Amino acid sequence: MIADSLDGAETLVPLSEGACLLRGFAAPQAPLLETAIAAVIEDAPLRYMHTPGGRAMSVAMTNCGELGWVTDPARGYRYVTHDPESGRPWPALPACLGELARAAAERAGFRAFAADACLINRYVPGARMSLHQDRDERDFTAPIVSVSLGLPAIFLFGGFARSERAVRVPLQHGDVLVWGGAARLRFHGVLPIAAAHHPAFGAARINLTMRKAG
Ligand code: MD3
Ligand code: FE
Repeated sequence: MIADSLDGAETLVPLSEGACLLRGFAAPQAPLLETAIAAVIEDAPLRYMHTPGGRAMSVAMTNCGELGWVTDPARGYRYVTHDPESGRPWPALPACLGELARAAAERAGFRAFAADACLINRYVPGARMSLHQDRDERDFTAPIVSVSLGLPAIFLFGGFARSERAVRVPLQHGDVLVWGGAARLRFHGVLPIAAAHHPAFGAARINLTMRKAG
């Protein structure tokens, strides 16, 4: 605990059993991440997917890694090895992303985390994500590591039922969240992003969620 408070560049904030916020953990690597993400988006462009109910999501998404998360009205939420838009495999997970996820998971107490999927979410002002659980992965014993870049957001940290009141957690550029163990199936979401400008990312928030999906 003393070591955490003396860390300086990065602070570990416990949120609940199995969940913590690593403030600023990714900030030093942000330029490297930005370059890697730009290359992925070039190969597999961001797109607005549709929920099983047919609504277009307000967050634009793409993926890298062996598996990518998709949704459409015909087949619903699932992980697939190929980008349905191009028919090609998703771009490989850039090494800087895999290494960051592994280091963040280790910092949070999860050893040897090897992500095989990275969902890239792009929020423009007004975009939001309503309360949901992430339950399309095969193995809930692996944590999820999420990296926030660009515009700030207010993250909703809920309970184990949608009806439970959610706590609001402000997220800044460079913050990393790690969710595992008892927290893995908690409801969570993101309030609508406020209009603003970020020096590197412009009017956008990028969130990376690295998962072990297969
Ligand atoms: C808690 N993304 O992509 S990241 C998602 O900021 C997603 O774009 C949000 O929820 C975003 O599914 C939140 C933080 C996060 C990610 C996964 C979790 C929190 C989680 C899985 C289980 C519990
Ligand atoms: Fe989620």
